Amino acid sequence: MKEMFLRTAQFMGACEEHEAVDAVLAGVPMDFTASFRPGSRTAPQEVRNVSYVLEEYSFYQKKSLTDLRYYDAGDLVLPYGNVAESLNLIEKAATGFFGSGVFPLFLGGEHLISFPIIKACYERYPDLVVVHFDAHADLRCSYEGEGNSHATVMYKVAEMLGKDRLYQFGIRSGTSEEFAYAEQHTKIYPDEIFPALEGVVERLSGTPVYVSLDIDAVDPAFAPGTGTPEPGGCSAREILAAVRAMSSLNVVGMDIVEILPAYDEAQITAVLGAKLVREALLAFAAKI
Ligand SMILES: [Mn+2]
Repeated sequence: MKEMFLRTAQFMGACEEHEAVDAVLAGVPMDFTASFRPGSRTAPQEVRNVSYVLEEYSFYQKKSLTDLRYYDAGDLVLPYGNVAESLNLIEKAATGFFGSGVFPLFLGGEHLISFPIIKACYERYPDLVVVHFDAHADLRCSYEGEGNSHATVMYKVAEMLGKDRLYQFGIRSGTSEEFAYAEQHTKIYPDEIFPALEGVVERLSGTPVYVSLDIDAVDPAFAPGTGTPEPGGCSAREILAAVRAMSSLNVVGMDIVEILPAYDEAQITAVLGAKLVREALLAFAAKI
């Protein structure tokens, strides 16, 4: 497993041990199907680099990363441009993490990485539910003739999991066909996170949950560094609250995707990404 990754800079508070840890942070530097602006492959390193501006302690949760045993695995080594083989490697790495009982947090990269991860997670947890934050429905069955795309990822997830196992929040962009598909196959809460999320959290108590967070769920004012910005989203404060709102759930894995450092004025989006990583590790992995 270790040999599949390249380690350079590490996220703040990571421990050197990779055995018997509570959580693992794994970069997945794939951006090969990005439709508008590519470049999210550099996000995992950027998020690590800026993490040091933050405190390891979360005053919201009264917990610190220093009390959590988590390992920063580095970035998965991928064959650039080879989508099919990259998806195989991502699934293999994810299967290893889910099989070892550790809480994995994956840092994209583009959103298509979520499919092989969720596939591995679903094999481990057959009653899995996915909670998806995004500006975009990502429910196209193909995009420009291609079935494997960051625009099709949640269609693939919904088809794999079956009806009403995908909960979608913050969605404010999609085709009429995507919204019609969502009406039939997913639990969609267009343009909204709260208060809908609170009701869903009550309903999902005890169920294994995977969280997929596309940073463009957040308004471009708070997260400008992303590939397909969509005005009208939530604030940084609201997405951080969303992570904490799920802390009572059995969240078994998570990804944060679509951060694009090349367009990230003043590293605003990367710092938000780092703060989300901290809050997610403490909310979902910390048994402290
Ligand atoms: Mn999106």
